[in-house]
Amino acid sequence: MQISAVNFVLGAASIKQVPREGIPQIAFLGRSNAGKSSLLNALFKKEIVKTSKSPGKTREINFFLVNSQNNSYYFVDLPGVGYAKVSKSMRDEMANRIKTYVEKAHDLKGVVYLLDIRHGGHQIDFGTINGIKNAGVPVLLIAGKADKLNQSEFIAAKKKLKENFCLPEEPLAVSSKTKKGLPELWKEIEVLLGVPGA
Ligand SMILES: Nc1nc2c(ncn2[C@@H]2O[C@H](COP(=O)(O)OP(=O)(O)O)[C@@H](O)[C@H]2O)c(=O)[nH]1
Ligand SMILES: [Mg+2]
Repeated sequence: MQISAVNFVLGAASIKQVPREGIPQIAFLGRSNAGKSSLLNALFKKEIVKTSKSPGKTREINFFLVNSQNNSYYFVDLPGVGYAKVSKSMRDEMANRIKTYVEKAHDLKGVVYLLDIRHGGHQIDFGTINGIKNAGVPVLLIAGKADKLNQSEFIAAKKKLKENFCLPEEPLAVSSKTKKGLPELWKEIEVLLGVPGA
């Protein structure tokens, strides 16, 4: 995809504010601090999404309008799941907001679910992914922060994720820092979005 512009459009605090103009949407989800916002910036080649050293910051559903030559798409930064340091009621509210969004957003073409490659997957990851699949939305599981591991750890971690998540093949590993895997991720995103020629 040749991006001509990326703009932040809105932070939806309630499901009523989610755009409904028929523009295809792709959402990014994962545990708090997995690196979702950094990944979006790396994909856009633009520091437009706020990243944070302190997890649990994104509470709204943030919509970025991406314009390519002939089409527009929404890239959606969802709040992180399962952040331990906020109250349980806040966590439940976030989980509900994500669930409602996934179930109700008719233009949602897929969810990119980002894991930290160093963690084999938590209970919350398995539960959230199943919930999205049950809503009929495709999930692309990817392993981020690949730069944090050496070669042998990297090989072992990908194998473990394949087993833990019962994947047909090892997940794509990416790094926002080194840009590893980003061209391959773009291809997968284009397929999910139904980009012409993808
Ligand atoms: N080494 C490394 N650090 C990363 C990478 N992606 C994100 N981070 C760091 O992880 C922390 C959380 O990133 P952020 O994008 O805000 O995570 P989010 O909560 O999922 O949106 C920040 O300190 C980032 O600099 C990566 O690919 N490699
Ligand atoms: Mg974030």
